[in-house]
Order: sequence, then structure tokens, then C-alpha cells
Amino acid sequence: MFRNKREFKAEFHRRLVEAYGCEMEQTSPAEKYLTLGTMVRDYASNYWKDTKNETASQDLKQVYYFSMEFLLGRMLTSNLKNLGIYDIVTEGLQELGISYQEIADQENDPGLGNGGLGRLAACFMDSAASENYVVNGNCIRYRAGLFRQFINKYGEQVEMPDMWMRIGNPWEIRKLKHAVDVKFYGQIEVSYDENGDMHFRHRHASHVLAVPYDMPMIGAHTKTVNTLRLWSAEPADVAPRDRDYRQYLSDVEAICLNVYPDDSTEEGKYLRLKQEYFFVCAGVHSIVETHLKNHPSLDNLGEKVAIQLNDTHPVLVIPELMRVLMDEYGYAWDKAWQIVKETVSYTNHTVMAEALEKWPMQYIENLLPRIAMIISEIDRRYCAWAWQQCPDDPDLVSRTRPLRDGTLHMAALALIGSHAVNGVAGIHTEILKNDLFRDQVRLYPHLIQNKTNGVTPRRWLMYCNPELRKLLDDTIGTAWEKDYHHFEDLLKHVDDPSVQEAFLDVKQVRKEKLAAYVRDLTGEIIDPSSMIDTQAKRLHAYKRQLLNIMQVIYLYQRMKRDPSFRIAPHTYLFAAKAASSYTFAKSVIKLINCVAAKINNDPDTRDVLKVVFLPNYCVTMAETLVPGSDVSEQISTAGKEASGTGNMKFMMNGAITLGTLDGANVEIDSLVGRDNDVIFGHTVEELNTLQYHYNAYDYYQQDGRIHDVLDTLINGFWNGSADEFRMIYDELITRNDTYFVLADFDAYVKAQEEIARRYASRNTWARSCLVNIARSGYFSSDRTIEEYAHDIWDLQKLHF
Ligand code: CBF
Repeated sequence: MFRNKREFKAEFHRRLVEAYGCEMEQTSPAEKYLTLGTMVRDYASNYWKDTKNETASQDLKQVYYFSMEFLLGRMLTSNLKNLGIYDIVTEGLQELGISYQEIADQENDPGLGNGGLGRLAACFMDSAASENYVVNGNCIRYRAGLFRQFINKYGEQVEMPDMWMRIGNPWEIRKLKHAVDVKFYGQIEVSYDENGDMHFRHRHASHVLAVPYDMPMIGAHTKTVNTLRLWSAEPADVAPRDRDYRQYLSDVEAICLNVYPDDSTEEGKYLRLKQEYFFVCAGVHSIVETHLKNHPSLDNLGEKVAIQLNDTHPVLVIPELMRVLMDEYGYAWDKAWQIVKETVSYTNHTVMAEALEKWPMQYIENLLPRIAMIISEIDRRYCAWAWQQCPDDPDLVSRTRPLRDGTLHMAALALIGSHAVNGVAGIHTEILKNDLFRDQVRLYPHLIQNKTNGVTPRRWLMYCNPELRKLLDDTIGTAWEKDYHHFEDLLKHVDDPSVQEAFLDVKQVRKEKLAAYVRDLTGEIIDPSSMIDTQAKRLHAYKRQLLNIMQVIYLYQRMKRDPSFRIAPHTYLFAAKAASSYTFAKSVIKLINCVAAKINNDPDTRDVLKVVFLPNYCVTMAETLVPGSDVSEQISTAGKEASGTGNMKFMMNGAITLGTLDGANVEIDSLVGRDNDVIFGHTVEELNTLQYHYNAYDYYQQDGRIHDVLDTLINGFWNGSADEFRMIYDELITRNDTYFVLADFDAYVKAQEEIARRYASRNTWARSCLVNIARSGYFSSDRTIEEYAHDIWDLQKLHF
């Protein structure tokens, strides 16, 4: 492997010519990207091999993180920097007359996820490798991501296929030798041996071949390279039984086609269940295979392997591991159950009822007949046990059992089959304990614990904001880069006017970069000296982008009505994808775009008020958006956002949180104090009471601002159609405002006024931003991973 610039240049040149059979100058930027990516992957391969060998020879426990999503973002820069070869490569390319940035821009964000849970998984992979923990990812190799979002001339979201691997994926290695046979449908034939023991044979199944593609997960300042294993479905070498051959091919094809297929139809639901079992079955098989290479039996699986279920999507690990232990390795039920519980733990990421997965048992019986039998037996045994624990409250059993009314409750199964369950922020975990899972807490008082989320400071500060990194290095040295505790060293400097000025300079540079990005993406010109206020996250009613745009409408109306009222220049940025079948969310996107079109073209206000919706929000966009923002909008209805991780990224880059007491905002608030964030709105406790007597219509009637804003939704003000936004109006008024937007409107307007007031005082503002950065070390995913390793996985570090 190359050791210096000269060797890099020679190897890069040689590989390009060999791969494409033409002069280097004739190769395209995409070909250069693929060649460079492959070189970097190969560079890491020796470390990758050493990590596997050392894990085996040190007989180390390893973790398998099962997640339907890994929202990685581009890998090239992160891998080069983590490996410490970024300078050699970028300078070498420059000497060859090649622009590194042009090559880096060829890489598409891997379409392996959708939102926070997937991005968390990606941060964990970076932190685990960087902290020398062997944590492997297990996921699906989706050929298409969620979708690419365009905004049409009417301001509407349009979904386009996200064929992220069209040019190829240099990071992956196909491992056909580890392919796994996955069986769906068919029947289970039961037989008895001479001892009376039962045996189960899966007959007439439809076979699918799960082929793994491995991606290296490269740590920073270390030789640890972990594996993200992505499973791809291929037709098996077994004749499809009783099925149309072409139908079989297209059924197999559909499994890995895209993330979150539309599950509003029965067919869609089956497909999603298939996806879940597909990567679970393949993943469990490969864990067992790896374990048995180094151990005589599966008796000590729980000692050497931890399986983390990232939300309920992979919960079928529990019955699948039971199946393998019993049917393939002859374990009796009790011993198999003990191994499963020792091995598995589960993270809950939501309290939203619609996001808690439930499957009709009939689907499982049909698609996964043996798994259905095992789930029924888990349920039966659980009921008998739980009833004995609480004979005074037999209803508790029916409330907590996994099978209720012919439906499988995935979270209930996860709770029964795991030795540890965690929430992802303090307030979220309290809600799990006291509300969602309070019945289970009676039965297992110590099961649920908190693990507040984190984000990797490498991608989310050092690499995406080199200007801020330099300021920190110059001010406090570089210890913070390797140890998140040292972020706090900055606290000694927050009152230093020269550091404050330097911070404001850095922010200005980043805002100018953001303004250029916005111009290139949308054609909109934003003022980099205006206050940039950003809400970037999935579009969902509980996240309340609606509250944000309503406040903008209010400001606009007030300025139009009263020419003596003017605000300091504000830019409101929105970035959000709405699920393709989520009509309300799509309507909010359209509203934001229609408001933007009107306001941005109004000569009375456009110098001070600008609204821009940035299409196709993704990790790469966030890497420019986050460092360039002044205000971080975290305004979900209290109790609904499990944690949030965007809030942490903005904080780490010196943006001030404007938020409710929800998710990790609560911890941000207690770390920075009320002088350094702006908190507003009803608390969870207040909403728990308000819900019984809330009347949104009263707010509409009694608050003229709300009245005037909402009337624009039904009088055709924004695009001439009176019905266009009626759905939003109806949600607020007719359906009594499920997410308390109107209840928090007044407090939100005041919070906006407060943040504008603080922003005007530049040095005090800079001080607050510095306090936020200093306190953000706690939100490093290095800290989160340490906690999982210690409290849940009982995991030791790898020593080279
Ligand atoms: O825990 C990671 C994130 O997960 C979600 O995005 C999710 O998918 N359920 C939550 O909505 C976030 O609050 C949370 O930060």
C-alpha cells in the first residue's frame, strides 16, 4: 500500500489505466472516484483482516448491531481522514492536476436509511471503531434509497428513485462464500424420534439466497476496522415450488429494492415483513457460523456475542435464534431461551403509537410458519410466568403479552426476549418506564435503562467544519479531538472577547458557504449576515414544521400591516422529506414553498424576511447546513420526540437551540442553562393535563394572530386555491390540533422574539454559542458507545 504522496500518485495512475484501459486524463470523475474509493478500501483491508484475526485470537466479545437503516453519508472524506491519509491523497491529486472535491462530489449518499435511527447507527459505527470496540452492522443492501426529493413549480414534493449505486459502490466486497439460504412460506412437518423429541422440517418453502456485501467501518486514530454487512436477495439454486417462475424472480428482486416499501397494502406489508426476516435470518446465521469457527458450541454465545436490536424492525432475531438453537443445534427450550436472553438487547426509539410495529399473526403463520410456532410458544410460556408473578392483576398479562387479538406486538416480544432495554434520552426513558412500558416494569423492575444518543464529532464537527476545528485547536489544543471530555476546556475561554470574535468570524465563513450552497441548489440568494434559523429533519406533524411556518406568516402579516414594525434580517431554512404516502406532511411542504414564493417576492419584506425550502435533505446537505446555521429549531410537541440528534449536531457547531422540553433538548438545556438556549412551550406534564380540556378552536377565536394566520389557509391567499391547505386547517380546528400547535403558538412567538433580541448582542451571542460547543462533548457518540459497551454489552476493547 502507498506510504507517501509519490507512491500514491504512481498507484492511482496505474490503477486507473489498468481499470479503464485509457490515459488517466481520459477517465471520468466517476471513474476516478471509484478507483480512489477502491484504493482506500484496499488500504484499510490489512487493518480489517487484523481486526478479525485479533478478535478471534483475543477471544473478544463482539456486537452485532441489527438495524434496518444505516444512514452513512459519503464515506470518502471520512475514511481518508480516519485513516490519516487525507493530506497525502489530496495533495497527490492536486499534483496530478485533479480536483479532490470534484472526485468527492461523485459519491452519492448511500441510500441505506431514512432518518434519525439510521443516522444514529452510522454514528455508532464510527465511534465503536474509533474506540476499538468490535461492533458489526447488519442491514439490507437496498438498491434504491428512500427517494430523491424534488420540488415542482407548484411547491410540491415529487419523489424520484434514488439509484445511489448507479455508478458502483467501491466500498463493498461481495462475499458469496458466506451466502445464506432463507426460507419463506411452506409448511412445517413435525415428527418424533425414539425419545419422543419433536423435530421440525420446513417443506415446500420458497428459497431466497442472501448474499452478503461487506463494507469496512474505519475508525479514527486506530487500526480497528469493523464490518457493515449488507444482505442482498438473489434467486436461490432451488426450483421454485408451485409458483410461477417469473413471479418468483420478481418477488426476490423486490426484497432489496428499497427502504420502507409502501406498506399501506397487504402486499406491501408482506414485503416489509419479508425484508425484516430476510436480514434477521441471514444475520443470525452468519453470527452462528462465525462463533462456531472459534468455539466448540453455542453454549457461550451470550458471553461472546451481543445482538443489539435497533428498534423493533429486527425483533424476529428472538424467535429466529430460538429456531436455530433448537431445530439446528438440538437445544432444549429453556437452555435456548437463556442463551437468547443473554445475547439480545433492544433499543426503543419512539413512543408514537403508529410507529410501534404490529403484525397480524396470520401473515407470520403464512410467511414464516416455524417462526409463528415459536412466537406462540413464547407467548404461552410468558403468560404462564407473568400470571404467577402478579396473580392479583390478571389483566396485566393480557396487556403485556406479545400476542393480542391475533396481532404480534413487536415491542412486547422485544421486552420479553432481551436482557436490557433502553430509551434514547432521559425524558424518553422516563416515559417508557412510567407510561408505555409501565406494566412491564412491574414484572422486570431493572430492565429499562437510559442511553442518551450521541453524534460522532468527527463527521459532525472536525470534518464538516474545519474552520471551527481550527479555532478549537488554536484555543484549547487538540485533546478534545480524541477525548470528548476535553470539549469542556473551552469553558475557560468563553468570556475572552478575542475567542468570541474568532468564533463569529468562523460562523460568518460558514454562513457564506451555506449561502453559496443554497444559491447553487435553489437559485435563491440568502443574506449571510442575516440570522439563519434552520429546521432540518423528517417532516412529521409532531415535529411541528407547521408551528415554524405559522410564526413566519405571522411576522409577514404584521410587517405588512404595520410599516413601522420591522425585524432584523432573518432567513428561515427548512429541509425535510415527507413519507410518500403522508398527505398532511406533503401539504405542509407545499405550504412552506407557497409562503416562501410569496414572501421572498414581496418588496416590502424581502430584505428582512426570507424563507427557503432546501430539497432532498440528506447527510451531505446537513454537513453544510449545520455549520452555517445560527438557530437550531427543535420544536416538537413535548413527549413526542424520543431524543433527536440534529439538536446535538447544531449545538456542537455553535447554534443556539430554540426548543421545547422534549427529547435530548432537556439534557441540552440542563447542560448549557437557560442563558444559552431558548426554551418554550408546554411541558409533558402540562400536556398530560391539557389533553383533557384542550379546545383548539378557543385559541383560534381568542388570539387574533392565530386567527389571521389560519384564515390564509382557507382563503386562497397563498396560491389562489381556498381548498389547497384546508387539510391543515382542519387538522388544527376540526380535529382539535393533535400536536398542540396552537397551544404553543404564543410562547413560540415570544421565544422567537427572545432569540432575535439575544442575536442582536453579538458578543453575548458568541459566548452562548461557545458554551454550547463546550458542553456538547457529552453528546459525542463516543460517550454513548462507552455506555452501551459498559452497561449493556459488557464489551472489552480490542488491543492491537
Ligand atoms: O434514536 C434516534 C432517533 O430515532 C428516531 O428518529 C426514530 O426513528 N424513531 C426518533 O424519532 C428520534 O427522536 C431519535 O433521535
